[in-house]
Amino acid sequence: MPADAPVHYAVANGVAVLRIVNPPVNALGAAVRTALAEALRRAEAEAAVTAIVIAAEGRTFSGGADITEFGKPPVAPLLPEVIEGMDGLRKPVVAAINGAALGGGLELALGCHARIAAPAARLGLPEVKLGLLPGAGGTQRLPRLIGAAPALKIMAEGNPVGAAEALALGLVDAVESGDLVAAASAHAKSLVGKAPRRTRDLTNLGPREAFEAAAAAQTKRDPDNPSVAAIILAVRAAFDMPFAEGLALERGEFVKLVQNDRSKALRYAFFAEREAAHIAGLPAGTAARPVARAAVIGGGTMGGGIAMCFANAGIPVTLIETDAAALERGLARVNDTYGFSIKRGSLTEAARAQRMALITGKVGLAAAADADIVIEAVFEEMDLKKQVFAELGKIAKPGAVLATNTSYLDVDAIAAASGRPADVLGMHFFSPANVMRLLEVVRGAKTAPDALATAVQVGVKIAKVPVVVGVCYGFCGNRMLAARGVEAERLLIEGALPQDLDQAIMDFGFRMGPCAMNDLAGLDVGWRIRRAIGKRAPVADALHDAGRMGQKNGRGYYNYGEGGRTPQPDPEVTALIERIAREHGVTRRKIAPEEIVERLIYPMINEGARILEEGVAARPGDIDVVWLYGYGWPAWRGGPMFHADQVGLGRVAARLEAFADKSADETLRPAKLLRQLADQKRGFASLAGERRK
Ligand code: 3H9
Repeated sequence: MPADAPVHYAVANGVAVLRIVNPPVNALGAAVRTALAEALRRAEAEAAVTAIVIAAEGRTFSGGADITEFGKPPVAPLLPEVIEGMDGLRKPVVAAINGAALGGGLELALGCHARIAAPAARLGLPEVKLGLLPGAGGTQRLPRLIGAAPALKIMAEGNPVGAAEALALGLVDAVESGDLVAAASAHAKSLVGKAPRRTRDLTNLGPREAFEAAAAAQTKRDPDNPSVAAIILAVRAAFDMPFAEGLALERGEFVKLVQNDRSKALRYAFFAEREAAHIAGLPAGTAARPVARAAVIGGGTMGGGIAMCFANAGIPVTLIETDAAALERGLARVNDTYGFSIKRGSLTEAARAQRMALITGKVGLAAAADADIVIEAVFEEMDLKKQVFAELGKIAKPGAVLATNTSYLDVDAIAAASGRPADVLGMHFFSPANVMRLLEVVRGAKTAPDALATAVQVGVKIAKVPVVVGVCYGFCGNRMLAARGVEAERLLIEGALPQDLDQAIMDFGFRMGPCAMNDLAGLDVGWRIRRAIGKRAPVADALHDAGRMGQKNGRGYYNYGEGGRTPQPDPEVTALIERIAREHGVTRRKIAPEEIVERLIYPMINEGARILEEGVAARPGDIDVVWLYGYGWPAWRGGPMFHADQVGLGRVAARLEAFADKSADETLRPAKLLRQLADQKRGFASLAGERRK
């Protein structure tokens, strides 16, 4: 076998060790499958070999099937065939699971006759997150190994389990903290001469009632998910059919799902997220600056949430306030937020203590002097921010990255105030900062490439999904949101009610509609932003002026009752909207949900096209990631730019023309890029390749 073969073959003490070498994640693409099948044949044939170990190079055992192959014609040998062939060998085969074994990677291990895991191993079948079901025997083997109910949970929720839990479940035979391959080899030798323990022949399904109860719970949890339905069907087959028939059923479901638009969108989103972490246009060899300590300026909800992100990632952070009382309040809020997690059972007291110990509260900006990255989260006011950055420019250590968490303000103006603009950029977190995954990293005109690389790397370290954007009003996400907001106002005046807008958008797949979202953010927030730039929104302004601030005072677009979170339509709001319509001389009409969806979403897509045109975002996928992780865009619809391609840019452009004609709002005319692509019958996806260069 050539040295660069994706499976290395070596024999020691009668054990053939087959090592998968296919960085970065040992995906089981065609070349690996061919090499693996060949190595297994060789091991079975060689008389000197009595047992076989499947191992892998690097941190990952295997990230599963090569997702880039889906949607293309299948190339033999298929993964299920390789696994079936391996399972049928007379010599014992043991998996040495060094790290993540996911999807087809775990299915490969399940086809082995025993599994030994390193403590760092994580085992899972996350296919559901790609709109699929395990398609290489997982739905048939896992239930027979650990019981149908626990197997269903692993497959329907798609979350991996750690080594200790895998051992407790019976998913692995042992956890080995020493030399993993040596332990797996010894285990394999101990099985020589015994009948192989094939997972397919096990009968650990457990009680059928337990499985049916788990199936009902999963259906309730995720009612419209075809992957969950297919997983349930396949696991039920493990009770009702012989193994081979179950495998055939699983294959049929896999082939159906892989062609589904939903799975295409989820696979697209998977790669768009990873692509976003590669900064476009960064000079080759740019290295991130080292970051050992962070500082956050401002102990409000945002600042506290950001400090928590660092503490959660094990990075020491100084939380800075202007006076002792504000600092105490800020630290108490952080402590209480951890307290909610403890109550929910997702955090232990000990972990809270550990994280709180990483957060040092200090009064005065001078405390930022020893930080490698400083994130400013003070009130959204240009003068105040400039003042903070002027001081930071003097006291921060040389090479420290200075970030502003502004949502709208001009990062270049803030950078100029610091006197060292090469160190300055935006790090726009979303609220609640400790929960929301999106991080817009705003590249200023003078931001140094290594400062940018540092912010992105820090973002990944603190479990965010960083997307690099350029300076403009509202950056990528809020700028597109504003386009939706303008059209929402128009729809309300023309005839829709808040509940009509929200229902249409939720039926599209969002968890929350635009009106309920404004109520959650607080109507005073939008009001203040509009006032600062001299914009009006007749309905939102009137609600604000009537003292309706949203959830925070129980009244906004909806009523919430005392401390409630469930929106209740309010006749007073209907009357207010009708009055505004009369004042505008509008005769209200019934507006169909399809029109609502198009009118709320196409202007956003149009704004997205302008954002691409201007280079504020480098790739359509980056815009989609912003919406997936910051604004609750349904993952199975890929993102606004992906959705636009699905609809067809010709239709989107034609509808926008019609909206512009009707409303006399020229900003609704299709953006140049959108027009151009539509005329050329191309989609946004066709830009991705060009921009990646
Ligand atoms: C499956 O197995 C179906 C079977 O049941 C049936 C088959 C018949 N394929 O995430 P990272 C790339 S479905 C191709 O940043 P990490 C990724 O795009 C599969 N490429 O690393 C990135 O590329 P780039 C079920 C893949 O260390 C690079 O690898 N499996 C795949 O943070 C590094 O990725 C899953 O759903 C793949 N399978 O995390 C697991 N995986 O550098 C998906 C990754 O060019 N993978 N890439 O941007 C993961 O969850 C994580 O990648 C993993 C490593 C935890 C493995």
